[in-house]
Amino acid sequence: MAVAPSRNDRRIILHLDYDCFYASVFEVEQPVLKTLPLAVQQKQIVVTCNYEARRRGLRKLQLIKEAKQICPDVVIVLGEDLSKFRDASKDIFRYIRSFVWGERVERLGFDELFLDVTEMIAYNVDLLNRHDLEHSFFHLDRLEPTVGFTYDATRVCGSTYPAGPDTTFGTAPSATADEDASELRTRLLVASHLAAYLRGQLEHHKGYTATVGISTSKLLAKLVGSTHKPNNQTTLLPPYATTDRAAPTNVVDFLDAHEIRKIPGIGSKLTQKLTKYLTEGSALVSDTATNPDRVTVRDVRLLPGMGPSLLDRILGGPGAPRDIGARVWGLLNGVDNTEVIQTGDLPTQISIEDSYGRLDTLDGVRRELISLTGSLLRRMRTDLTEEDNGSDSVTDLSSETSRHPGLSKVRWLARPRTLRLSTRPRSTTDGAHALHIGRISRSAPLPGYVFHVDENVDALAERLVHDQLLSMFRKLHPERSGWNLRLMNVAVTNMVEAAGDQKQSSGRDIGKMFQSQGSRRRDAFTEPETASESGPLNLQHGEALRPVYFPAAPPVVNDAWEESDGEDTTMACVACAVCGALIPHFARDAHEVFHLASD
Ligand code: DCP
Ligand code: MG
Repeated sequence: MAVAPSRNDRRIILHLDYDCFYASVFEVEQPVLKTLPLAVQQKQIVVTCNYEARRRGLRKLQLIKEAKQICPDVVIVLGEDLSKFRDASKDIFRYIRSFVWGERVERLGFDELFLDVTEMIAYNVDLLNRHDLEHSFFHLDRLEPTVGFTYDATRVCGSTYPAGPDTTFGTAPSATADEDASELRTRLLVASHLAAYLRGQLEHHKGYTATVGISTSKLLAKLVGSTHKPNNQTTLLPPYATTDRAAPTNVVDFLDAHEIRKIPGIGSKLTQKLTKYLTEGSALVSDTATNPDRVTVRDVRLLPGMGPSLLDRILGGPGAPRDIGARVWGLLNGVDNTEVIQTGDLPTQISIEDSYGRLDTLDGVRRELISLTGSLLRRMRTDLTEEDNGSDSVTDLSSETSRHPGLSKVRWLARPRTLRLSTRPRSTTDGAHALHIGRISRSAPLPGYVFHVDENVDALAERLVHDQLLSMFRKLHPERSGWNLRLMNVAVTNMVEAAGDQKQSSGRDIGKMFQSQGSRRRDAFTEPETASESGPLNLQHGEALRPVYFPAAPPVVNDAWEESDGEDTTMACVACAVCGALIPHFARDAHEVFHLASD
């Protein structure tokens, strides 16, 4: 079954993944740590470790206890406060973005970026002097012809897939029979030098090394990048498409060896369904040594009758997207048209949460709410305000601005309109059946006084808790006692940018910044303040920091219950642990009976 070529295969996309990100943040602060085995601890787990530690046998997501046994002199640093990672991540993102024309950079989690560099590459390919490729100059700025770097355009920089020396350059593109492949090869080659330059600049100016993938889509760039880690880069070489259906392309060759669960967009549910079909169904491939734990793209792709409609039958069903078959078939063939969505500077929401061993008294809740709210208000001031020295503008002390005592004016760049409180109660038992309760939440309008920056944060936090959050809490948990919380999260959402104000301030063009955050803007910095959960659940938290961008991916359950932005939501819901449906609180018991009956 043929696959329609990707309409976006003329794009050039880079994927950047910073090496051992959390550990590197500590190493940049204290370079002496670079030579020591270093592990970052969250609860009882090593969330990441540097390569010296990996060389000594440590690995990501290992228990601290185990890590200490394997490497007794491991240096362990605490990584539960995410603020330093968030700040480093923002800083690197802005630095890399400053190189990319049109700022086409998407931030995924804390430590991954997608760059759409199509335009820069097309411009530089046009300027290549085919008679002197060895002494090429990459222009980083169209208006400043001296800004850029020299490079040797006769060879790809860094590793390639397939591996091995590539000898097609140095001659005119027409030397290759397939003109399309030749043209794409040239663009990828030029992009490989840009990737190397960006990696070098990042290391030199910021102290971070990164691993880069170079291809024509987010899917392929991400996957090919991870073939050579760390501090490396890999270009997926053409041919990407072929007119001869029997001739394999490098894309298909490359993808075929991947386990399906490693393909972004094919989540664990789809993997399960595909594996079940392969191993149990009539399509059991008895003559191939298909390992049910390691079903590969090739295993699925070559099944008799395989194509979008068979995939629809295998993967479709209630809740599945209508075009699931076509999408997954596309992914299995390396087709991914998802765009690089420009990440904005302002968050669309800010949330602070913490997890608790035991939180079952109103007094405890009040204390914790005040502490969480204090952190939230501080984060709002850091992320949503800007100092306004007022030198170039009329002094404005209206609602958009205020003064720190004795300091310069402070202006809100955006104001959230909604306050949200979420809790996650511990599982309760009802007779013989444990009912697992997900997060429950409630929203209300955010009072205007939280924007008074001349007031003390802790006093404001206390006021907000007493005015609003405690009554929201009581609506979530009407009983005075009998509950026990695992987690509380306080968030501000429904951000409204101060877009009317176009004046320059602190050297930053706010009007331009807002323009660049058009409708395709993606929330940049919504990660919670602290790593929450304990034990193995911590992994879930880590996953949450690594949002999935592919459309075929199952929804991130974590926020599935979230209310629509805006007004006070009068109905608090819980997610049913059995079917995932959102059930209003009052209907919980009835819903559970429904499951018991259907069993
Ligand atoms: N992280 C986490 N929980 C997880 C996975 C990751 O908290 N389950 C954090 C720690 C990592 C950061 O996210 O430093 C980035 O995750 P990566 O998987 O990219 O891991 P590293 O960047 O640490 O290592 P690598 O060099 O393999 O990219
Ligand atoms: Mg990384």
